[in-house]
Amino acid sequence: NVSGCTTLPKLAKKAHYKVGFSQEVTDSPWRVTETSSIKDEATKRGDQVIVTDAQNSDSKQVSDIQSLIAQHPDVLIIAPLTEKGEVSAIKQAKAACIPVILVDRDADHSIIQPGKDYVTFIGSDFVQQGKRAADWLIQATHGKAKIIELEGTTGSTPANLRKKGFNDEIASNSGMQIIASQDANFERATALKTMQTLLQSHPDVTAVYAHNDEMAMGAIQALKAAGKHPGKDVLVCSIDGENDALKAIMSGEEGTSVQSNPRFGPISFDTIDKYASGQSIEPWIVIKDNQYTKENATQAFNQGLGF
Ligand code: GYE
Repeated sequence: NVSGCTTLPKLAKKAHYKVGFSQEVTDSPWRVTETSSIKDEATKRGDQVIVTDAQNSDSKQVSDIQSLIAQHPDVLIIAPLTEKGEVSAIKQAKAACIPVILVDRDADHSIIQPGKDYVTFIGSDFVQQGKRAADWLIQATHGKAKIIELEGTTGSTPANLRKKGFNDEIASNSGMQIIASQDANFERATALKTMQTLLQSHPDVTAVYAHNDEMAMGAIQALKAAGKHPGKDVLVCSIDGENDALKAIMSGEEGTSVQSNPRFGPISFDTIDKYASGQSIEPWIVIKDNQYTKENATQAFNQGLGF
């Protein structure tokens, strides 16, 4: 379309689509599972998918999206690194009349909106995830804890909202105190180093809340190296439901992991089909998540719900 789009681009119904998928980073089992889920679903449907990996960089993700736009896909699926970082590229896709579906992380609604600039956001209720982790911790500690919070990537939807959900929930419990809060970029190795440093100034810690499992695994490693006993003197909770966390729950080192399902393939392609057939799409398609504790971790692991 040479004139360009100023309203939400439509999608013509086709037997097979050419889809671009812009992944923000491939640094964990979560990300690997998400990318395979999208690739596998495309293969199943005989659709073509072109995948890019922005390697944790907003500027690379913007240029990845621009190069996908230049290849004229029917539709773009984007997992944006941060809420503001990819907004310019999402607008460029709209101008090029390519509909965009955001998965797993959203964009800043004060700048662009679902239903107007992009079709929809498909993802978990991050506030709820944070709240569920907090509720578990309040119960397990009888409302008394000195918490270290390891935050996800600054400026990303899950980091913003998992913090909010957790903090709002513990706010009414005066015994629940966050003694330190730091960005460890959703990465295990970063969390290990960050936790080692934090433990020196906060040896009195009794709980860790990590915004994802990878960071919880790094924290557990640091706690053990410092002579602590995760699961006993320091309780650990996090979010995702990856296999390493399920195993840590089984061994008692972690208390709970709230699931954040990375398998976006089927729902993304179903949404593409619906959109192409003219059905109205909700602005937020909410993924329903489980929660794992010692009661159900083994079963979940055996059923292959982890990754
Ligand atoms: O929890 C984390 C990943 O955006 C929901 O990002 C996703 C989060 C997920 O790096 O492990």
